[in-house]
Amino acid sequence: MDIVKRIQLNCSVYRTLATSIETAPEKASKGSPGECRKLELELSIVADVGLVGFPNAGKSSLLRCISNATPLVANYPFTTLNPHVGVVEYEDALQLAVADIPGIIRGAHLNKGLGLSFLKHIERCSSLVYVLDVSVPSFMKQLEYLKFELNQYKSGLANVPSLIVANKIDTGNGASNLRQLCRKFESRGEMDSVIGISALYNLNTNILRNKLRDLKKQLHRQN
Ligand SMILES: Nc1nc2c(ncn2[C@@H]2O[C@H](COP(=O)(O)OP(=O)(O)OP(=O)(O)O)[C@@H](O)[C@H]2O)c(=O)[nH]1
Ligand SMILES: [Mg+2]
Repeated sequence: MDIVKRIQLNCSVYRTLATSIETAPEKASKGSPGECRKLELELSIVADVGLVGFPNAGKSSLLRCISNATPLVANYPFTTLNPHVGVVEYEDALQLAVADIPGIIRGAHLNKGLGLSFLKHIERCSSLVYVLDVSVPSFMKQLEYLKFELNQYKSGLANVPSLIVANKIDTGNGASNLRQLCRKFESRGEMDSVIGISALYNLNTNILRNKLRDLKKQLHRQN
């Protein structure tokens, strides 16, 4: 009989336990059943910056431009289904963690397009970059729609420090749509937070990198 079987047999028969004299008894009592607990663990991204936008706006393309991450880019909505975090590095060794969050659609706060599972990642970002697509007719409304979804999900979520990126300025109406957008933000005194870029051609992405750095410093001062 091997040792494991012998101990099991003894467990059910004897109640003798170790004492200060008999430190290694050959017999043992049967133990009570161990505790069992079912845990459900949820992964939430924690990042300095979250990229928030409609599907296809160019969030993953942007993350590829400014960081070491290589998320998949494709010309169809919901290419990204899980957040990717990339690290943006600066010459003085400052690092920023930027999360590419899957696309949010209207009704996301009601779980449309798996919205709830995507919105939960936004909660764990210290600041946000709203990525708007200026190549589509709805460009003027996108920011309003995105902020609405965030605030419906959690009141005040859209109020964290943020920047607005107008992506795809290289496209047909891109430049004129950007001008329209800028005029709108100028009239609100928010012009400083808008940056027109092309993630495809890496245009103005360095300006964005510098703005992200300023945002990080601003957050640092506040905390
Ligand atoms: N012309 C142009 N196309 C772009 C630009 N940025 C991204 N695209 C294209 O837009 C499409 C979608 O880009 P993605 O980066 O995958 O968009 P996404 O926001 O990550 O999309 P989801 O993951 O579906 O939410 C791809 O075909 C990109 O090549 C840009 O600045 N200009
Ligand atoms: Mg993507």
